[in-house]
Amino acid sequence: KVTGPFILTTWNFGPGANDKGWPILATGGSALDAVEKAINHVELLPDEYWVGYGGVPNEVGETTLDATILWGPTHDWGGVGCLKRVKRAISVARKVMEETQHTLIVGDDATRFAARMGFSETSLTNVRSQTRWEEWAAKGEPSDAFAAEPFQEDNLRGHDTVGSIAVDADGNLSVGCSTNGREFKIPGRVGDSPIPGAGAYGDQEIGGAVATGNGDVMMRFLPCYHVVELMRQGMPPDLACQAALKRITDRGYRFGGGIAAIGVDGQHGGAQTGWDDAGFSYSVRDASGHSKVWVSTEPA
Ligand code: SD4
Repeated sequence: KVTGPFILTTWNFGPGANDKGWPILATGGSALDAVEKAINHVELLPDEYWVGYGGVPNEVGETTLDATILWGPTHDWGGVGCLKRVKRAISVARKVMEETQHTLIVGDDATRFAARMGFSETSLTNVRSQTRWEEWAAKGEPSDAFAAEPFQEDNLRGHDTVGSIAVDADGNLSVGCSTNGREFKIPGRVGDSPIPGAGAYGDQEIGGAVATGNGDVMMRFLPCYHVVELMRQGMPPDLACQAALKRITDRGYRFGGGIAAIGVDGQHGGAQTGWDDAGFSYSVRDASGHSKVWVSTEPA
């Protein structure tokens, strides 16, 4: 049974993001608008090092963005990968979805597409991201993404991808996520976040899931698709998230990652691995108010 409206957003900026999305939902607006505005809020925060403006630079000091968005009723997706010099990646992703037949546009061509859609080009670097990069570059080492595989360590130093899932008063679902990905990544690297099923997934009939963490590992397993399919079979969201992460750890991967999921019935849950110390959280806003959930469960 669909019990919207509600909005779920990952991490500590979740409540602030939900506060941007909730008024849209509470006044009969669409889940798509709510997810876009919630994520825009995080993308524009200058101190948020992992999303949007001021975010983690790549190996040559440039910040590039990945994002995707779903509109549940039509199962239409739009995404950008390695987007440069445009702050609101989720809004460009929405243009890909609404204005084109494509699902993913990448790199400089994504920037040119954004310009065509009326977005202005601007530097994504601020003092903090520039300083972090200069300190790292002074060591003269290549990106740690050149390290030998398989990944046995969590070499994603930090985390904070924003993922939002909303259901509106009409029962329609939207899911989105936006990130800078990975610090000092090799130029051109695209992570899990703009890939449907990897960084985010949703099904209008079932609900949605959003992932954060080491996308280089997680995208190999389409964990968000996995979660939604398990929920389709009746598994509660927390157990579904645990099972999707277990599929990855069972293959020997040791990494940092978290997934949060919510059904169209409003039941939500999450799981994480490798983040016992730092923890992983998500927040939900609905008519009854806010709730914040700390996820400590490792996959069994
Ligand atoms: C990525 N999954 O590009 C993203 C990074 C992330 O919290 O989630 N950080 O790999």
